[in-house]
Amino acid sequence: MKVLVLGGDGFCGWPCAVNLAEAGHDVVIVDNLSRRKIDIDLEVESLTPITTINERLRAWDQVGGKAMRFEHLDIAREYDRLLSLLRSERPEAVVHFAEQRAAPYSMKSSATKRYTVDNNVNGTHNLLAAIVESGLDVHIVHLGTMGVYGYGSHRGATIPEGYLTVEVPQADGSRFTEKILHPTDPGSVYHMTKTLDQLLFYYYNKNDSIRVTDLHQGIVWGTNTALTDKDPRLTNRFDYDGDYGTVLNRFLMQAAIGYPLTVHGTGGQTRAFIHIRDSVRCVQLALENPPTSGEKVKIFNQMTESHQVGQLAQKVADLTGAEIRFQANPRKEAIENDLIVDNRCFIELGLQPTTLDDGLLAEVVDVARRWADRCDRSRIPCLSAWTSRQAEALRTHA
Ligand code: NAD
Ligand code: USQ
Repeated sequence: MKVLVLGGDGFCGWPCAVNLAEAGHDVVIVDNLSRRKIDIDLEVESLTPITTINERLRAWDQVGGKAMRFEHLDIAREYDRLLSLLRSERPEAVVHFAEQRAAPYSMKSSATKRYTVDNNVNGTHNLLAAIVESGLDVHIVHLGTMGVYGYGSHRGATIPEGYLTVEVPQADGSRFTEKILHPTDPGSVYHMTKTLDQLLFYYYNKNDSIRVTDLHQGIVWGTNTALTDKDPRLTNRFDYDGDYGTVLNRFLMQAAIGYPLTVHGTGGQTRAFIHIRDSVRCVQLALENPPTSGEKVKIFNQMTESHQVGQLAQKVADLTGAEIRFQANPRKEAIENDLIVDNRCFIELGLQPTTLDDGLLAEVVDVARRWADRCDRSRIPCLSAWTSRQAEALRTHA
């Protein structure tokens, strides 16, 4: 199948693109390389040394992978080029990773808030409008987030895969039931853009019958897959800094370099996780099981396990002997929350989850140890505060 991978140079997108090529699909990577430019602006680099996109593609060719092409294109700003690309390539599917994905980066300043909204909402809308204008029947597989459901008010209820069945009381005392999009409760400007994406998909699916699978993904951990491990030039990125590093990979890297694990607040926050190998597999499963014509947006919870942040830190500490340091929380978020998630769709499609207990934690510590000398310790603290109140708390506890 011909597939455009938007954002295919990024952390989730690159291993996904090589996996789809390996599975025999005809892959075109589309990326504006903005993530690499943000690294330059923030004066930080991936812990693992990554090669340029063209070097990656050459290496992929040399290890015998099915050739992929690269299109340097900004989907949020170059609508006409995006439309021409769709018309010339005529893809059967588009996998959409191309968004600004860090919550702390999105909360740094009004400039980064505005950039995140402009980039993410315009990018998704341009894609939908271009598909309609092209007249093609393209299946969109979008990487959304578990964060659209919010963390805090579920009161022990299981989070369904996108839709909630509700009972609506009528004036005459009768009730009817309805399946609605699960209410959203974003915790950052970034997460808010994902809730807006959901509405865009809902509308274009209803109005234009665009086929969409929206993957509500949890926090991705790990670094490489068997394919990106094939050659050092294929290595995936590893973000560890206070803006882009995500919690579990940060803890593993911190343990590897002897930096106390940075638990925000009490560590009572519960989040959903998935290993990069499973993330890649899920995208392939979603692509190969598309919605039928006229079917409403398919929503899958792309996660394999939930953990409390403090317990995760303890697990990493038990494994490595690392020290844990509780920090003032830069985020405005619930101190503690429950998180019970229905993820049946992928399990029924055959996903066999890779769990934290599969020995992979140690593997990631090894990756981090190997590149420890590339780490700039001054970039580890999370300094992006959600409001002036959190900024004040960070100053007082510094
Ligand atoms: P990333 O920043 O590493 O990759 C995103 C890629 O998209 C980058 O290569 C970037 O250059 C590109 N991009 C951004 N805006 C673009 C634009 N306007 N035009 C073209 N290219 C553009 O992020 P990631 O971790 O790979 O995340 C990919 C997707 O998965 C995101 O949408 C993110 O919200 C979602 N997601 C990620 C995680 C995670 O833990 N990393 C978890 C859940 C969901
Ligand atoms: N946290 C710490 N210490 C740290 C870093 C984070 O305690 O050093 C805490 C945060 O306060 C938060 C939790 O860990 O409570 C998760 O933070 P994170 O940065 O790992 O994850 P998040 O900001 O939610 O974003 C990441 C990805 C995003 C994706 C999301 C999936 O960057 O693209 O959408 O995970 S989810 O969390 O399921 O919504």
